[in-house]
Amino acid sequence: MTTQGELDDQLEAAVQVLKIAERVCVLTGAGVSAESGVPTFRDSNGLWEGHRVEDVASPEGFERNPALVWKFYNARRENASRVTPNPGHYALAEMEKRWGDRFTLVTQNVDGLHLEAGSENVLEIHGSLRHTRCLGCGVVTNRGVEPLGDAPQCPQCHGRLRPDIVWFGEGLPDGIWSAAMQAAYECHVLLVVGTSAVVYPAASLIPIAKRGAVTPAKVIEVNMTRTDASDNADIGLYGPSGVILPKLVERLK
Ligand code: BJW
Ligand code: ZN
Repeated sequence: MTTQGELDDQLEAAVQVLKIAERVCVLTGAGVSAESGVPTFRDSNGLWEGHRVEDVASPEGFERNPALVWKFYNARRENASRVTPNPGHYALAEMEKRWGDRFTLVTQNVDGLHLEAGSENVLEIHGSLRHTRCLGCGVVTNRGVEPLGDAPQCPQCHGRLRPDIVWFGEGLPDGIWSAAMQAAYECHVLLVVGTSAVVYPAASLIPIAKRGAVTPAKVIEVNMTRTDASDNADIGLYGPSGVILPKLVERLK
């Protein structure tokens, strides 16, 4: 349990390192969207309707039962049509204005809420819930959050469509992942928000930032609890990101 006094001290320490940082990188995970009503992965034991996330979010799971996988994604798309960004998303969009193109937001989330909140320099390293990819012709299309049924087909070639999301065992999109690694390597502060930091390679951005191009980055963790990232964090802000991040932005003014 963090006391109010400890949180104030950590917030002050975070403001001090941010004020002198030339480049800032942020890594977000499901926790940043929890207060918007998007369920996290591991807080519910990684289960969805009794299925392991790995069974519905993997190429093997899709081969085995594409209709089940589409049911999972249609439910998530339906949820995405109802949720809106929370004060944590808006605070990060506000922070970007201070650093401009020296601020990069790397997100593992596929819900699109950072973009909706106004963040611009966003790298969606695990893809997007709104995008489909055709297994026939490879075309990626933004289909918004409209329901797509349990066997959607490509309008061009009638091939099978899959969500354009990075599943377990799949590589991350090359250009986007290189840009994320570069942003982490070059930053002076890495803000790690709402992630359990157990999924790789995303979690490797933390040691990459610590190795640093010029000096080791200061790592600030924002989470409800300590995580696998905590031992590498210089500053820990423990509490809901929708409360902590606006406080941080307020103190940076
Ligand atoms: C709050 C809060 C509030 C709550 N405020 N905080 C090296 C070592 C070990 C394993 C591997 C490795 N390299 C690769 C692997 C395998 C695998 C992996 O990492 N597995 C681990 C689980 C062990 N990685 C991969 O397969 C990756 N591909 C890859 O590496 O390719 C190369 C390769 C190929 C073949 C073989 C080997 C290598 C791809 C990973 C893709 C991950 N995709 C998913 C699913 C997408 C499906 C979808 O979204 O529909 O992405 S997994 C799932 O986890 C999702 C998330 O983006 C990701 C991260 O989860 P996140 O965001 O951290 O959420 P939670 O739920 O874990 O945590 C929430 C946190 O929020 C908690 O800490 C809460 O406390 C906190 N919180 N409320 C602040 N209000
Ligand atoms: Zn096609």
